[in-house]
Amino acid sequence: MVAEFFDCGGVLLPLDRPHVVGILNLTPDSFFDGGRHTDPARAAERAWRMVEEGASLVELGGESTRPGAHPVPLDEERRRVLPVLERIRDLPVPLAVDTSDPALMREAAACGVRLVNDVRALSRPGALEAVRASGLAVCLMHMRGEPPTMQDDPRYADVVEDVHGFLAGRRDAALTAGIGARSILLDPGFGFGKTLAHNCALLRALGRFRDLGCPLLVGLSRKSFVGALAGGPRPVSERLAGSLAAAVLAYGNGATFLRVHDVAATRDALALVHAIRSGAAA
Ligand code: PT1
Repeated sequence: MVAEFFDCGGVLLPLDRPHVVGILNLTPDSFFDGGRHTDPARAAERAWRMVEEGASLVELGGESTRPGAHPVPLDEERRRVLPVLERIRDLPVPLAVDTSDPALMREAAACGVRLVNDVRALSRPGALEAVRASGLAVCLMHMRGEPPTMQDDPRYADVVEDVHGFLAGRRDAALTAGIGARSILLDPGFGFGKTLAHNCALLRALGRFRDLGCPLLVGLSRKSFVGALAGGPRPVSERLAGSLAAAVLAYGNGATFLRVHDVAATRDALALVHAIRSGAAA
């Protein structure tokens, strides 16, 4: 059973409706909006805009982890993230930071961040303890390999069962470390060491992850497999319709948190589905 609320570092988010997580990339090289928000003042403006557009959370990231991306030195990641954090401490929705670095997790928590999104599922030494000691919530994601090479012929015996087993193990590691069961999100990691067929299998089988007892977060927004399926290979700028369809499908299959670039459009698409499914619109 999934709890009624997600405890996002002290802010309770109801789980009976979808939540949009707005992505704020502070990298010069992100696949969609790289370089657009490297100026802290403009990044802060974008964060406020995403709240107006209906984001339940705003996530900052200083390291690109798309396929082929190379790691960023910690100092550079800190230089990108911390000045923006200082400016948006008073944002009326919880802040998340996308990082695998335990030192940055602690610094971000001290600046008011409530959730750590870690594509490496708190595997770095000290990461579990940094999250526990700071009272942060966490999103644990599955990745096969590391970004520079993860798309080089990824193989699984059974992708759904492999990812399920991995997430169960990382959830247990988080619980053992003392992180609260109601503060953990799980994410199959679309596009992280996965072929088109793997991504499709996971999206179809999201219901399989229900028994893990944690809400699901998914990141599908403008990824290449969306472009490949929605009308043929499409450039990133032409993947909005496919991304909305993918978000709606993922929500229908059990995801609660949708990590997206296009906050207003995704909110509207999900609001329609939620209104009809819940009977709220009579
Ligand atoms: C994600 C995610 C993330 N995605 C979480 N964090 C990215 N929790 C960064 C492509 O194939 O899904 N969940 N942080 C961005 N990663 C990618 C991966 C971007 C693949 C693009 C692709 O185009």
